[in-house]
Order: sequence, then C-alpha cells, then structure tokens
Amino acid sequence: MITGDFIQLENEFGANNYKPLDVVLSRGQGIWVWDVEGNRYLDCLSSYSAINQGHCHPKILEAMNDQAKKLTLVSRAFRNNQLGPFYKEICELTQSHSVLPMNSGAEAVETAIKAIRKWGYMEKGVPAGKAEIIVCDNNFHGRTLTIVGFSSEAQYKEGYAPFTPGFISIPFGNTTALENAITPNTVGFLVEPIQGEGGVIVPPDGYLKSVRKICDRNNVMLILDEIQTGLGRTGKLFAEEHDDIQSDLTLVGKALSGGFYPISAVLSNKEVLGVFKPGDHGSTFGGNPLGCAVARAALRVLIEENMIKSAATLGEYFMKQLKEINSPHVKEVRGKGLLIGIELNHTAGGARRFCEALQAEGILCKETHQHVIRLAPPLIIQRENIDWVLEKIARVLNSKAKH
Ligand code: IF1
Repeated sequence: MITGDFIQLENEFGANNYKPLDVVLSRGQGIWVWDVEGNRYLDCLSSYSAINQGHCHPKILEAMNDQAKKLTLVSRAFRNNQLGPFYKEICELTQSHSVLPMNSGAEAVETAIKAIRKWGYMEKGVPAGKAEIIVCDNNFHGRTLTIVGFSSEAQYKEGYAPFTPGFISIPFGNTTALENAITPNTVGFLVEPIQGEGGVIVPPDGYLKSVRKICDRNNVMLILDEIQTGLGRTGKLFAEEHDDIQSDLTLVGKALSGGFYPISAVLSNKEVLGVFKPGDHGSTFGGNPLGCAVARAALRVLIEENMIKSAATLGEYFMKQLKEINSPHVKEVRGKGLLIGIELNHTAGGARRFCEALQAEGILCKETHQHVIRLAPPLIIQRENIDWVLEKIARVLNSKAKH
C-alpha cells in the first residue's frame, strides 16, 4: 500500500476530526521519522511535545518491554511494585509533596479541578456548589466537556453545550485582571506558563511571580498546566522555574511517557491531594505497572542524558538564528527553550502552506492559530540538525515571498 491507500482508508472509515498533512508515517527513531514511501523527515513537532526524549528511545523501550513481559495492569484494588517507586522518584525529582497518576492530559486537568473544588469546600469554606475557578482566554487544556466549556475557541465548544459552570476567563498575562476576578469563592487559577496551542504566547516577564503572590494573598490555588511546557521543553524541568516559583498543583502528561503510552499526573506541592478519600476518584489504567515503569524510564533518560540543559542552550541558539532570517513574512519569533513559534504576517497567506513546503524539504511541523509555525523538535536534537533545519526554513520563508 502507498500513501494514498492509507489516506483513503482513513477517509472511508474514520471520523473526520483532524486535517493532517498527507504524510503517512511508519517508523521513528530519535529526531527522525519515515513515511511509508521511505522518505525521512526531521520531526519538529515531537508529537505535540510528547516525545521530548526522541522517538522510540531505546532505554524507555527496554523498560517497556521488560515490564510488559512481567505485569501490565492490575486493578487499583490491589497494589503493584512499580507504583511506589514511581511516586517516590517523580516526587523527589519535582520536589512535590504527592502525586496522583492518570492517563491523558485532559484527565489530569479534570483531576485537578475536582481536587481544588473539594479543597475549596473542605478547607477554604466556600459555600456548597459555589466554587469558582479562573482560567485564561485562549487557553488549551484538553477536550473533555468541562474543559472545552471554558475554552474561548468557538470551534472547540460549538455544538457541545450544556457545559459545567463555575469558570471565569480572563486575559492571559494580565495580573490586574486576575486580581479583579478573584472573589471569596475563588478556589483556583488554572494557567499554562506558555500558551502552546494558543500560538506559543509567552507572558510578560515575571507574570508567574506576580500570579503566585496574588494567589497566596487570596488563598487561591495556583494550578500550572505544564503538560506541554513541562519536562524540559522550555529549557527547565518545569517552566515555572523561569519565574522561580512553585505552583500548588502541577499537571504533567505527554513526555511523562516519552510517547510510548498515555501517562499523566497531578503533582501537588501542598496537601491538596489529601482531600481525596478512597473511592472519590480513580481510573482503570492510572498508575498501572506498565505505565509506571515507562514513566520512570522516561524521567530517568531526561535527566541522565542532559536533555533539559540541551533544550535551554540549543533553544536559545535556534531562536537567535531564526530571528536573523530576513523574510517579509515574519512578524515575530518567540518562545522558550525548544518551544518556538514563528508568527507570520497576515499577508503571508497562512502558515499551513509553509508547513507543506517544509514537508517537501524533509521537515514536519504544524501551524497553530493559522498564522504561527510551531517548532518543537525532540530535546535530543543536535546543533548540526538545527543548522540543517534553519537553512530550509530560511529558504521556504523566502521562496514563498510575495513582494
Ligand atoms: C488535540 C495543540 C498541542 C495541552 C495542554 C492539556 C492538554 C494539551 C497545555 C490535553 C494537549 C494537544 C492535544 C491535541 C493537540 C494538542 C496541542 F495543538 F492543541 F496545541 F500539544 F500543542 N494541556 N494538547 O497542550 O492533553 O488530553 O490530549 O493528553 O487535542 O488535538 P491530552
């Protein structure tokens, strides 16, 4: 079968909820992926930052294989010998008080919402049913009904009402708006350190530092969604470290498994997770031995192979070089570490055709919000690979130039 055959099968039998580039991938190793025709591409999207460690990392693969032969899943009605060690390792690495494992990112977000609502009623004394959570315009936290209910993106919510009440949305990066939105019933502020899907929007310097203070003053829990920005992506283990703060709850997913397996978690710096009593919350697969073994290996290689430091150094280099590309189409280059967005002028005619042109050059990336090319290669990328990418990006941004 060739590319067209696979696409035809998807079109015939699948729901049509994505519009991918016409490339059918069948193999990945490190920063590279291959399509069914044998063409090689440098993956500049990293499965939406789920493969920070690179495709099919051999050590994570080994951990997965070893564990899969022994024990993959037990009901949480029993214990398993991977869970405790996983808890200890992730808490020590992230300096967290406790952890609750789930599967998808959206489930981690839902878990955090449940936890802070319960905390609000049990600890803060919010009247029953009145808890409010503040979120940001232009957010992306997943696809469940509760989450899309507080999205500001019409397409994510259109046709899905009614939604869960209790959310208030304010502009991202604006601390005055946060202060004004807080009421005695506010239990939490949920925010991405950098808005990924929103177009790689970096807030003003010191934003999270001020946010931390406002939350402290008002006894409001700060929940950072680090599902995309976490685990080295921005050049720190967590993006919160750029502002030298600690959240109350941190949400991780994606790269927690290095892309092998959906694993997410809520990390708590305080005893917030203590509001859950047996039976309050759970998941069939959350905390299963296979997932725990994979996550332990994924975290280990991130540290042992210095991926975080490398993301910082090479991200800075990548961004600096991108800023030097002289193209009439580029409005702004922004980001942190290896989470980079190139915003194009509206006259460029949208980012998608540039992504298609880059595909023809052997680079896979994806537009976000129509005018932004998002670049987020695996953290194991080397300087010479970046130079190779830069040359092609420069060519594409110029060859498509309309003057
Ligand atoms: C899709 C983007 C990335 C996330 C943050 C929670 C979740 C995500 C900050 C939910 C998920 C994904 C999901 C994927 C596209 C995508 C994405 F393009 F929308 F912006 F990564 F860049 N918080 N992001 O970014 O995690 O439940 O999916 O495991 O929905 O199409 P999930």
